[in-house]
Amino acid sequence: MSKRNQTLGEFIIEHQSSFKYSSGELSRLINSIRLAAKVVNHEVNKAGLVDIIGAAGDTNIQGEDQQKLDVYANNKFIQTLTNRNIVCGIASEEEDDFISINSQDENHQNKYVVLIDPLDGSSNIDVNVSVGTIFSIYRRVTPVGTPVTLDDFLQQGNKQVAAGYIIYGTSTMIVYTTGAGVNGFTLNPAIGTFYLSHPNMQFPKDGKIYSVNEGNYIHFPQGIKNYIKYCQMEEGDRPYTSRYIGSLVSDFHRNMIKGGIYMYPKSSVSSNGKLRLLYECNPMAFLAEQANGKASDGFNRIMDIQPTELHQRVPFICGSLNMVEKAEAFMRKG
Ligand code: P6P
Repeated sequence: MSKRNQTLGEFIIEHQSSFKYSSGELSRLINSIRLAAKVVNHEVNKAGLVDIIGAAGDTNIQGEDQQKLDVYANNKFIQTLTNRNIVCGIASEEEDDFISINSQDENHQNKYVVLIDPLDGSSNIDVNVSVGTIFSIYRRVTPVGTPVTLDDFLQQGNKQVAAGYIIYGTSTMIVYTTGAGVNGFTLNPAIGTFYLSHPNMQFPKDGKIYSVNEGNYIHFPQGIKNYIKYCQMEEGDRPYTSRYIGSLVSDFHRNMIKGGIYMYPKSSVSSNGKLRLLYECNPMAFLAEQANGKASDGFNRIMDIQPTELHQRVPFICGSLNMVEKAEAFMRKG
């Protein structure tokens, strides 16, 4: 039974044996993410004070302005994961192609690959709104000791061994799963330790919050328009509350605690929506399902989608089970 105020390190050790591949490598991998999270958190928290915000002048494969903090977070996570000699490959929203990590030890047995959105919601940095890091972990499918290939990254979300996010908010938290439920750890910045603050996080089956960018309403499919109108009708426990921060991690985190649904549907301007399957939708879907919620593209389970490209986008509907199923019913009716 998890004990409140247990540290993340103690929790990992206590639960390591319950992980079916308990070789200790995954524990070391989660620990390296913890280290990188503390370093990035330090910079995010002082971003307003030093010349590290604002566009870095470059743009990433998404064609989005790369914020300096994006670049910093990307470099920190890649550096930490590489130095700890645990993973054999990394894919990042900020990197056009995947990175093959050829360990100095040519006999290395490193078997994990990590996919990461190093700083999701980064357009909020300059306006001091919470941002987050999202990570997804798989076992490689190609032989250990050889350079990774694209196949190691284009795996269905149902093959994930771990996934989680760091939210740099009013407090900094790590929320993650290894397939045995979802647990949240809050950083005590005074001593740099994460403590178990949210054991066994669960999406309420129902909720009264819907999160969508209603500015895109006219571009949405009719089914989504009808569901949004359903949320706004005076009937039963409705109208629901509209809450949209523009930061997936923040909206997801609030909805998991309070109950709610997050939607980034396809539209007439973005035929596959905006969110990326591999390092945004799959990890959040793993967390959602482990927390008794649901995640789909409106018709199909997110974690069953077979990826075809590293940065592919999919429509994303995620949150409280009954709310997602209601939205899917509107999508099917069209
Ligand atoms: P829009 C941030 O860029 C992000 O990927 C998610 O964190 C967020 O929910 C969404 O995009 C916001 O997109 O188009 O509503 O500004």
